[in-house]
Amino acid sequence: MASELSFIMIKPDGVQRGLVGEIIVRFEKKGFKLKALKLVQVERSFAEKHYEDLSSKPFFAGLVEYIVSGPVVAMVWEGKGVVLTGRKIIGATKPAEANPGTIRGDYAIDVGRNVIHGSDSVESAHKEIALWFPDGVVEWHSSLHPWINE
Ligand code: RTP
Repeated sequence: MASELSFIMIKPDGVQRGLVGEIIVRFEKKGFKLKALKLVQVERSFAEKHYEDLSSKPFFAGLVEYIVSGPVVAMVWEGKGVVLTGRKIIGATKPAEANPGTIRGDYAIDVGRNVIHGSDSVESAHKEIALWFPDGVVEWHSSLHPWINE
């Protein structure tokens, strides 16, 4: 059965503030499976491509500046409903509107420093994964019986 994938990116502020582990814990503890992960500092043209749908927005230049300001952690997560549930774990775009218990609700103040990105649909997840992981992701399945630890 093909399972759903989402592209999740910890933005430069999340990396610089040491929130990488905390964010990964939240996705792992929910039950999602990590499929790919890399620490990368992207070029301006790449950031513009990732956010091309927002190119007409007044905040676009500042957004691109923010994304290229330091390394980001690019990840692919897998699991049932991971796109929608991932957005719930992340919280509303504007941190002031994000509920406590969400990543943005707990760790962000400004919309322009909102720590993390998550795909907003299955279709954009596919597009973003193809952009960030052009060589594809490793297919792996646990060979361990789920009730046996060793
Ligand atoms: P993301 O793509 O980063 O997950 O965010 P989103 O879907 O929740 O929000 P979207 O509207 O796609 O905006 C993308 C990112 O642009 C920045 N932004 N700044 N200054 C502003 O008014 C403003 N609005 C959006 C945020 O970093 C937002 O996450």
